[in-house]
Amino acid sequence: MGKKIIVLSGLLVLALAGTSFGFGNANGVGYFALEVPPSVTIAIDGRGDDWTWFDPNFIYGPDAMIEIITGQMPPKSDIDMAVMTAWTGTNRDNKLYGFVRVTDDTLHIAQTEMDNGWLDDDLEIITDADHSGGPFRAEGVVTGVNGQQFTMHLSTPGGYVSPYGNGTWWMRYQAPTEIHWVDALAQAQATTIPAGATTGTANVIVNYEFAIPLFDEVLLEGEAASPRHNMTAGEVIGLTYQLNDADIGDRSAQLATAAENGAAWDATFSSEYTLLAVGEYDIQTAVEASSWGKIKATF
Ligand SMILES: [Ca+2]
Ligand SMILES: [Ca+2]
Ligand SMILES: [Ca+2]
Repeated sequence: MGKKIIVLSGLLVLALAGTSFGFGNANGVGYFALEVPPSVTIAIDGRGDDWTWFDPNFIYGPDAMIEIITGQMPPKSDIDMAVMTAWTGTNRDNKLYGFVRVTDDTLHIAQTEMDNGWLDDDLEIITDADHSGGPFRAEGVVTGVNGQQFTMHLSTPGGYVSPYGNGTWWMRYQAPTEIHWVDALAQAQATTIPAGATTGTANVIVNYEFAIPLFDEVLLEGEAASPRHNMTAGEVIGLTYQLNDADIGDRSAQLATAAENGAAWDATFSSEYTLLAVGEYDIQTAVEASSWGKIKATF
């Protein structure tokens, strides 16, 4: 009898693994990134005033995500977020842009090691530009070649300070030293409202803003040896956001666009973003943008 149960449970595991293979979107359908309009230049300063054009239909938050540690999405009074993703093609600077606005009841940024940032309030931006799926590693490399887990974390003087992206940007986890050349190409800035918020500050807004070039593979040999990814209208890239919330002590929740845990080391678990061109979404007028800004300011 025991043997039969073991066989059956083995089949069940195989069946479950079968359903999870082939990319997973927490919202069930995938996500969209919007081409930056020709009239817009985004400054990576942690301010959202250059994102007012962004069509709110493509802003994602907890309702389009899952919680992957406990399986229980925290209430928005605990943690809330609004994710905007944009891109530019080879006619411009050929980069992925993001602005993530987080509202949090308690800020916690106590870690000093970049690889431990995930224990704090912290944002993961996980890329698989050519959407190949598969483990991030290559032969002899722990992580970062086939897929990359980039992270943003508030920089604290004398505490957490990365050498990259105004102290906020870092490829994780245990990435080889030779691969961090790609971090040096990132523009990143994180700001808080109120300014100067630190561990224990209540009811904070954290704005994370970044611009990065994407590579189909990030090779130890450096930028020249690594194939740059050309952002193209209509294509689907692997891109996953994971937000860590720590309030009192270490991380208590992780909100993800991926459908299950694993996207931080294997791109097969990645969520998918389709790149929409100008004309495929509604550019917000100044009036719409201003009313949208007022609505967003209330959450
Ligand atoms: Ca900005
Ligand atoms: Ca919280
Ligand atoms: Ca927090």
